[in-house]
Amino acid sequence: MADRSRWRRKLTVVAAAVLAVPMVGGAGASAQESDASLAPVSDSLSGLLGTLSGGSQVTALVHGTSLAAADQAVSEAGMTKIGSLDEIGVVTVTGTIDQLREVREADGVSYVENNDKIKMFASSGTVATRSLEAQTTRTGPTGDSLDGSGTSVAIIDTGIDPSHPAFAAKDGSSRVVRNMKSLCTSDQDNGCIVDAGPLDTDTLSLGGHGTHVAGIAAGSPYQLPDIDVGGSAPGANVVSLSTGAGLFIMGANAAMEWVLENHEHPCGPDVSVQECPPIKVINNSYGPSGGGEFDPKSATVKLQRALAKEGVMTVWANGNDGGDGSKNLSNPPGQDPTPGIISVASYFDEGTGTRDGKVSDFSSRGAAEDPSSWPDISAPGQEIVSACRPYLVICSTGGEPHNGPGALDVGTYNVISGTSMAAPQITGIVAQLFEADPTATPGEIEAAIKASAYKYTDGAPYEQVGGYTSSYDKGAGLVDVVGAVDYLESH
Ligand SMILES: [Ca+2]
Ligand SMILES: [Ca+2]
Repeated sequence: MADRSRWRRKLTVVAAAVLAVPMVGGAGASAQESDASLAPVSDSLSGLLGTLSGGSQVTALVHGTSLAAADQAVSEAGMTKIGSLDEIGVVTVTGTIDQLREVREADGVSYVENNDKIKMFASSGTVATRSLEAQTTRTGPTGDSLDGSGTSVAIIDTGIDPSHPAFAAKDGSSRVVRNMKSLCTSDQDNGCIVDAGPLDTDTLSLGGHGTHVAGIAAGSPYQLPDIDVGGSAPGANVVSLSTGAGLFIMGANAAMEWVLENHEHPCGPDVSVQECPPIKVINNSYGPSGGGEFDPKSATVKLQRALAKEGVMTVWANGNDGGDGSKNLSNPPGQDPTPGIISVASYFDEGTGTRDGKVSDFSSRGAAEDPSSWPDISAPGQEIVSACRPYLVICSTGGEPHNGPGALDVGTYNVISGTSMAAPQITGIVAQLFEADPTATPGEIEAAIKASAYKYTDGAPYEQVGGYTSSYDKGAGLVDVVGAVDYLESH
């Protein structure tokens, strides 16, 4: 049996430090503006002026030749001042379009900007992985978009809030088709998985972890007021398996065994696969702290090998123990060489969607001298925005709450970091790839992911390992979903 305190530690995620940076904003005067007597405006404000009536309210940044000049113009136009940047003579104001025109006529006003929305320094990771691009530009053999539909993803974790908007289908129903809970105790090692129905199972001491992870794999896309959210497979269904109150390996193994026995019909033999698709992939964002040697005799490894044989892939977080390649800190079962078992390192897209970012400091490294201990692939796991609830422990400590999509949805999304967040990117991507090639084997899906990886250069050098180049910190590179789809179509 795993030591309970060690088990708990690994499920702890690395806290996110979050900064806001402006990502949008007009620069320079509008080309459309021809009235030379008016102060120029930013491109985004020019767009608003073309669409809003004179009485519409706007919030704007008025640049003066001095602070006093800006103040005077604003005051004379009757606009309401809500703040100022004294050092550069800029005042922030609200008022009508007509009042704004009066301000622009004033002598002391040099430029006016719209109060643009900014994007926060976080991302859902689906731009860097090209999952979003595959969702919107690629289709499977049925002509349907590659959003993971036709697959259920199993999430073995702390549980899930099935009523969270991240799991709402287009018709409003929940895409969480099964919500199971492990009630294993020390004298019971199987048969302890029970149905929790529509209950929120994600309320334990680490509550929020499972909901966040599931949102990364399969969250619905929304444009929130300040950030875009959504998972890799927003068309997939979710089978949640909560490890229950005790975070023992036994509970997780019982969950894996349940998947082994029920993956073809997770809602029972009488429920159609359209309503409740087969499970093709399991996400595992947990493990013992400190990594360790691969144990082919463990129950976990026996179960995942049996699953691979039946066409179900197993995805592991590679761990949050950092390291420098001097020893093996990778999560043990993820080191299984069996095709179709993938261990995921964390990549940091720096909140921008870039593919030339960094391997996260916290991401566990394998031993440089032993390629069998290296992670398979990298996916975004640092400062990832996904589903949360403010009353869940992890979400209440998250760095950056976001509201929406509904007007009453407060703190529904938050930013958390860890390889726990990297693994479910791949889990959702596996669902996308099975939709692209429904006859692919787990080994073929893993090969496509590794062979098409984007070779970002941060960290350790890539070395030839088998048919790929790989590295002890980031594996074969950053997953590239469009590349993987192309690979499957050409092999
Ligand atoms: Ca689809
Ligand atoms: Ca592997």
